[in-house]
Amino acid sequence: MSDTLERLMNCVELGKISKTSLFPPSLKGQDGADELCKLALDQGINPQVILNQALIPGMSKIGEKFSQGKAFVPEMLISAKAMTAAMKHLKPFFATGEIKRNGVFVLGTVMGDLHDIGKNIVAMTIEGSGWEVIDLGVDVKAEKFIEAIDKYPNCIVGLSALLTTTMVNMEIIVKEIKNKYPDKVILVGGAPLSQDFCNKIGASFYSPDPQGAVEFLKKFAA
Ligand code: B1M
Repeated sequence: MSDTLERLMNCVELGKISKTSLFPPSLKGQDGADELCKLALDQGINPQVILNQALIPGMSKIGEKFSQGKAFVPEMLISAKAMTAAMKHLKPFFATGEIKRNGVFVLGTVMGDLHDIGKNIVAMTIEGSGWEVIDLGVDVKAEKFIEAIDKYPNCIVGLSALLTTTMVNMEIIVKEIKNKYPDKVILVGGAPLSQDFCNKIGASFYSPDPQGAVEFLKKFAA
């Protein structure tokens, strides 16, 4: 792997956003994900290669550490920001179709629930793993999910809930989606959920963390 890609991967894993970022102190004054992604493009490295060999592995590494209890939410957030800083340079290539997407992932926090920090991390991690993410935001009603599915019939749907009170709404949303689209694959997550709850409401898969969601989605990649 080129030196630039290796440094870029480390910046995503360690959360080094740009040259001016003070975190992590060990990389103070050095180029961050922002500069290195631009440099990689200037060096003629294919955007798909940048995504697959630097950005996705960087996010995977921090995601794995998080799953193993070796990294925590602030580290995930800062890695996600570094990834976003790099992704902005690749966005134009996604738009022109130069980068192949794995598919469309429609995501939202369920109605009544305003928590979006975890959902945003899931969105960025999944986007970073090569999916087009349609983020419907927070407090999303069943109709809005269904409208998005109408528009992207082959999409996979993701629902997030952080409150025991809104888990009930998740069940309603799953039922309404399944009424119209019985075979729709629906992934659920959020701190109060469990595998039992996922089974009970008829969702397809439960992941306690973004990395699990990424692994699950690999089965459906185009
Ligand atoms: Co609220 N809140 N909150 N809150 N809040 C909790 C969730 C709570 C546990 C705090 C507590 O009492 N200890 C509690 C819920 C209790 C319960 O129902 N079990 C609670 C409550 C009660 C409330 C209010 C009702 C408080 C009130 O007003 N009386 C209110 C509800 C508002 C509403 O939603 N209608 C409320 C409001 C808020 C704020 C607005 C102040 C703020 C949200 C800001 C925002 O999101 N923009 C807030 C916050 C920040 C929290 C805590 C402190 C942190 C949540 C968080 O962001 N965690 C939280 C307590 C806590 O968790 N310590 C709490 C970090 C985030 C990275 O983790 O969201 O779990 P998480 O996401 C993880 C995984 O769950 C998973 O991956 C993510 C990344 O690892 N994941 C998925 C999430 N979605 C996924 C989807 C997937 C797959 C994985 O696939 C689709």
